[in-house]
Order: sequence, then C-alpha cells, then structure tokens
Amino acid sequence: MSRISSISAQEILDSRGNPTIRVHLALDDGGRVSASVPSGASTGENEAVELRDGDTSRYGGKGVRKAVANVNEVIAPKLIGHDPVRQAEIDGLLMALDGTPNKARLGANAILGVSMAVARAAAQASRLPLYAYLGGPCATRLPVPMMNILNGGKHAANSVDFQEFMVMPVGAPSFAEALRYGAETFHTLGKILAKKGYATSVGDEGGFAPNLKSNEEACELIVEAIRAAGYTPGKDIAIAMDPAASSFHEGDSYNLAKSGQGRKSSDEMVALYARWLDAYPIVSIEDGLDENDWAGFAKQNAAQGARIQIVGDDIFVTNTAFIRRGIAEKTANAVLIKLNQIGTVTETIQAIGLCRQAGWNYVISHRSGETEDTFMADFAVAMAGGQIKTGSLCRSERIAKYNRLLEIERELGTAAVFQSPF
Ligand code: 2PG
Ligand code: MG
Repeated sequence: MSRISSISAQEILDSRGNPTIRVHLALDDGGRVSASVPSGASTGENEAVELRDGDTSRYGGKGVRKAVANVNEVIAPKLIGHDPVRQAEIDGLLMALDGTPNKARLGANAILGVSMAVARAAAQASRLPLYAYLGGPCATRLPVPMMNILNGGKHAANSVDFQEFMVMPVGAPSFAEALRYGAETFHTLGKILAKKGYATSVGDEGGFAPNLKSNEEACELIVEAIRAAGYTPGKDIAIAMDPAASSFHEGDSYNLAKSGQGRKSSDEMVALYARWLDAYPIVSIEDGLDENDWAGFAKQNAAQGARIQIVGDDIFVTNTAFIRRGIAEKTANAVLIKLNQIGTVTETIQAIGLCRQAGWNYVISHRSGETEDTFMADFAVAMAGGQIKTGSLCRSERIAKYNRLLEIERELGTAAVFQSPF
C-alpha cells in the first residue's frame, strides 16, 4: 500500500492567461504527480464555486492564492497518510472539510485539484494508466470528438451569438482517423474563410471567430468545408452545436444581439432549431435554451429528442440533483460532464452513473480556459461514453487532449473500440 506523504498547491496560468491552481502530490513510495484545474467563461449559475481572491491589485482580482492556501493549510494536513486508492472516501473527506453544498469555503478549484491528483497518484501506485485505473480492464472505447471549429458567444469577439459550432467525425473508423477528418476540415474552413474575406483569427477554444452575417452562415460554411475537404456531410462528419443560450438569455427572451437577428421567445428558438435540423446534418444540440428554461428544454426534447442528442450543460452542472430532476421531467437526453462544475472525481462519476441508469448519453468536456493537463482524455476513455468535447484543431491546451487520446488508442492496439453513438 502507498500513502500520501505530501500535498501542495501553486498558482499557475490557464490558456486565457488567468490564474488557476496546480496541485502536487507525493507518495511515500516515491511517486510524484500533479493535476491542474480548468476554468469556464460561460459558467452555469449553479456550478460549484471557483474560489478567487478578489484582490484587484493582482490579476484583476482573479488570483487563486486563497485556494492555494486552502490546499496547503487545510486539506493537506488531513490527507497525509491516506491511501490514494480510497478515492470516494477521500472525496467525502474533502466535502466534509468544506462543509458547504457548493464548495464555497475551500473552493471547488482547490478541492478538484486535490481530487484529480489523488486519482492520478492511485493510478501510478497501481502501475496502471489513468484510464485503466479509473475504467477497469474493459475501458477500451475511444470517444468520438466534438471539435469546435467555429467560435462565437462569450468565447469570441465576433458577430456570432452561438458559442460553439463543432464537427463530429461520426463515420471515421478510428480515433486517429477522426482527428485527421477534423483537422483537414478545420484547415479547409480556414481557406474558405480567407477566400471570402473573413478573419481567420481564433477564439478561446481555437476555433475560427469570423464576423459572419448570421448564425446560420456558420453551419453553411462548415458544410461547405466538410465537402471541400472530401467528406460527406452527415455520413462522414456531422455537426454538433453548443449555442450556450444562457449567455444571450435576457428577461423572458433570447437576444441574438451579436448577429443583430433580434429577440426570440423560447418557442421561437425551438422552431429555429427545427429548421436547422432540416437544413444541416446536426446530431447534437447543447444548451439550446437557458439554464432556467426547464419547460423550453422539455419542449425541445419532446419535439427533437428522438432525432438528435439534446445535451444539458448549464442546466445540469454535472450535479446529480439537477440531473435527477431532468430525468424525471424528460428535460434532455444527454448531459455535458465537467469535473470542475461539481468539484470531485467521485461526484462526477456519480453523475455519469445516473446518466447510464436513465439510458442517457454523456459527453466528457473541457472548459474554455484550459491547461496542458490531459486528465479528461483518460477520464473519457475510462467512462466509456463514446463522446468528448475538447475544442478545436489548434492551440496546445486543446491538442494535448487529442494527442493523449492518440497515445491511448495506440496503447490499446487491437482492443481499441471506436464507435459513434450516432
Ligand atoms: C461550454 C464550455 C466548454 P465554458 O459551455 O460547454 O466549451 O464553455 O468552459 O466557457 O463554460
Ligand atoms: Mg456548454
């Protein structure tokens, strides 16, 4: 048995240049690991609390020295001597130590950094790759990536209201081929944008961020890019979207202000998606409606859920209480899973357990502010849900996850499974 001999945290920077936390953990067998925590921009209002210092003399108030101190002074002394394979017990201890329902005292960033480091240490002590330690001997399924090649909303300073337009290589025979399909489509899209005189600079997740004439134009250009790259839209490569509608919901309506397309009611948004489903090869829509529009979600799911995947992100915040309500009310048919929305590895796995029980899909997701940590790539294979959302085909904080998945696929060899859920 190995035991935790030290835990310490430090402040590092994420992909947007904002502070986040890295936790270092040592075992008495000489093992050493670290884990870094990502950070969102379009955050759900019920997410676990990301503790920031609020001291405007440093990083505009975004420093995480308090969270670092909570790891070093409050958490570390309690975990020294524990066996890292006891993940659920350790996560329970962390929750009890915090004592709030939303991790507001110690910070979900502090807690998650430790929780992830504990999992990684246990994998190392068990001499297993992280995906095999967390997923067991049958963790052989590589996820189909949702690749965010066109950014808008809060992730880009452009005229597109919807946050993410993603390609999903549903017809690829392997993860490596899926990655190639996506990268070729991304580069082809860049050429098409340049030819049309649009900017080819990128947004927070590495997707292009042009000033398009409308939100629809994003779908049109992506279909054009899929074709020009030599693939068949819908057969080889489909489209997934995350409008992140909470970010443009105002009062009782949806304000498409960035594109100048006016205000829409919840019903009008659902009708707009229905038109898009007929016009474009869309297989998945995430957060098509606001996080508090449970009725709108249920209406969309009733009308479109048999045809496409309806994913709840801000509305469920990886929290079993909200997912349970969603299952009872038929709010959606899938959940976006983000470790830092809930704050421990154990609670994240519990959220996935609920999805499995209900026959719902789940998508393991990054945040718009990421680090070079590839925990979520292993986690996606371990959880075997067959889907991952981790950004575009450029920028190393995104590519690091894809490269890790390439390694896992290679390591699994002939046991690797790649099968689209669509
Ligand atoms: C989302 C995420 C990740 P953020 O809305 O799904 O793409 O964005 O991390 O900003 O919440
Ligand atoms: Mg989202």
